[in-house]
Amino acid sequence: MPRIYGRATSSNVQMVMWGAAELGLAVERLDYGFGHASTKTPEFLARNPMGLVPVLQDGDLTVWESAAILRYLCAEYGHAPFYPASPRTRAPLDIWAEWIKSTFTPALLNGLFYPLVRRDPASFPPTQIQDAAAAIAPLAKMLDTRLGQGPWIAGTDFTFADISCGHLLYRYFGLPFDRIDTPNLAAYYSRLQNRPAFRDHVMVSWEPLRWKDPSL
Ligand SMILES: N[C@@H](CCC(=O)N[C@@H](CS)C(=O)NCC(=O)O)C(=O)O
Repeated sequence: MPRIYGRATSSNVQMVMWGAAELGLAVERLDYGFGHASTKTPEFLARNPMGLVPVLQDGDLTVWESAAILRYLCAEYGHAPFYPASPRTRAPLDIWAEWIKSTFTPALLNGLFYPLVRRDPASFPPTQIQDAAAAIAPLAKMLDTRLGQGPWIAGTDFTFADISCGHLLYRYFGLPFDRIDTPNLAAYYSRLQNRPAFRDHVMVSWEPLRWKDPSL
């Protein structure tokens, strides 16, 4: 059985676990990373020299980088339309999978999740949240426009691009900041919450990650 090394609170782990579940693939997950087993041991670093989660072990194959893991699972165990075989069908979905990783994720995690949850709020400028909300607004609007009535990023078919993009919406809609009105994105998030695998693997409390004042 494929094995994922990584804590359930990691959004990158959530993405690959949710993807595996949507593929109907049984995966064993071991708690590694923040608050759990160390990712800095020689054994772990031999699997992933970055010392980060998730890492996939599937037989003698080791894969790190969550987007690479998701694509491997789709290619090895998936099928169309979830993972389109045609490059011409898949490329437009890859655009959104790459864009979310390279553009939306840093805006969300660095701009909002870290200052609101993971780091000392006093270590950020007072306008941090306001500025980050303004920076992510046009990105949320882009996704809203792409989705239209959906129901999914590809249109009628639920695909790997929904895993790539959708898992971040638990943080996007759950964090306390002023979001612009994006009715399509909000409806999409409601649809995602109706999926049992999304609830099981993505809607995981981030409270264990919350910054604690070491002087208290
Ligand atoms: N680009 C990498 C990023 C991996 C990453 O930043 N993982 C975080 C959790 S989301 C991590 O390992 N943090 C350290 C820890 O949990 O100990 C990926 O997509 O897999």
